[in-house]
Amino acid sequence: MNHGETTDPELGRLGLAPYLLSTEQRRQLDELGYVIFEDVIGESRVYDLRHAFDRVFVEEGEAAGAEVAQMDGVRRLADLVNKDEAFDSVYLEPFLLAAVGYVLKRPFKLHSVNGHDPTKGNGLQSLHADTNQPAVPGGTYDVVNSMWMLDDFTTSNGATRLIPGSHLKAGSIRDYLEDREADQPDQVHLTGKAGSVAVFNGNVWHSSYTNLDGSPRRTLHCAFIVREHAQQTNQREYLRLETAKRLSPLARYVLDVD
Ligand SMILES: O=C(O)CCC(=O)C(=O)O
Repeated sequence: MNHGETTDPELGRLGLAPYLLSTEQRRQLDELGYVIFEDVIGESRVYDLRHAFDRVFVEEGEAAGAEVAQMDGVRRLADLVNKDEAFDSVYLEPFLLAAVGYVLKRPFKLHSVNGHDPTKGNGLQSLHADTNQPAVPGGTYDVVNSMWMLDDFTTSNGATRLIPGSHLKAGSIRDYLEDREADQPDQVHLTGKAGSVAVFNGNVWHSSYTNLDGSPRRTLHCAFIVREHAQQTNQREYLRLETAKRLSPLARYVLDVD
């Protein structure tokens, strides 16, 4: 079976459905550092994910997001693998794992699943990469992130901004930008309908943006890292008994909990 993009036969052996990226999707990942899978998550699944997002946020109150990072004015969530069954299929999505495998070119595991929803007037972050590994032109990458749009992402509600092609620049963003909060002439916003998923190279410079109109902009960040590096959320440490009971062998492998 050709898992083409994943370069990890274990995923196919454990039952991951094959998914081949189109030539255009590969080109975008190579040259721009990101691709948007438009309208790929059905309405009822989006509804369930939104519902789970809001439930976790309300139940956790001030502690929401604390396992990874909290941010003023942003409804942040973390460790979603253990917070609701609705999130189980997110990190096992075949098109996502295919895109991740295509970029990383070696075995990988889940880094973390977090939530992020900037409220009105909030959300602006400094442009950053999601890895500490400086980019080496022609070299390999270690992280891929994805942005699950649970609401429409628009330029007025703080859709993620990103600098296309920045994963190809040698070194670190700090070598290039003095003011990382400032708008950049070449930045684009990852806009899309609810149910779309953007996948981007962890070396691409990006950030959350100001939510000007205050409409909900809930997203899940589902990130992956090469197997030899440490996860953002150590899944073995955080794994709850009720999560463990429902995990398939494929899920256990992707989480790296054995
Ligand atoms: O949700 C977003 O728009 C991006 C957030 C982000 O990059 C982060 O929290 O590090």
